[in-house]
Amino acid sequence: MEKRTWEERQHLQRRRRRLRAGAFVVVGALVLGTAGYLLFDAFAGPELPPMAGNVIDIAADMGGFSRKELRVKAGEPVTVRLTSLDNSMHTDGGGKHQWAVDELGVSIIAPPEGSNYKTFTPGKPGTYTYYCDLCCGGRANPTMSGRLVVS
Ligand SMILES: [Cu+2]
Repeated sequence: MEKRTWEERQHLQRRRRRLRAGAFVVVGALVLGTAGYLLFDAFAGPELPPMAGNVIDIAADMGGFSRKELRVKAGEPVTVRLTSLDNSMHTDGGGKHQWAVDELGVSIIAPPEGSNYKTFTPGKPGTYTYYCDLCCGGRANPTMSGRLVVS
């Protein structure tokens, strides 16, 4: 077998280095992709079936509502779908959460790790408070409330 020239050796070395860098990028992308997918899956919560009409999705857990403000139009029917992200092992409220607006006479209670919805038509423009009265201090807890703006 004939000896490789210096140039040939350099060329081979460079190719090996490039291959190693390429493999590193591929493995890195796979790891990041998997981690990202798992993270997304963990935070996205339960999958909800699509619904017809003007649907607003909102989730609640012990940390509060996923949205602190909702905007709707007066005189137009709207469906609010509440999802509880907590399981039934929660001693406080048993994993249930509520979305209620006194002035509109609406109260939705979502079961542990489940959803419930109600369709209503807000009549008068204004800013209303929605709240959950089932967990951690109930209505008095500022994290378990938000603003419904009817315009
Ligand atoms: Cu609650």
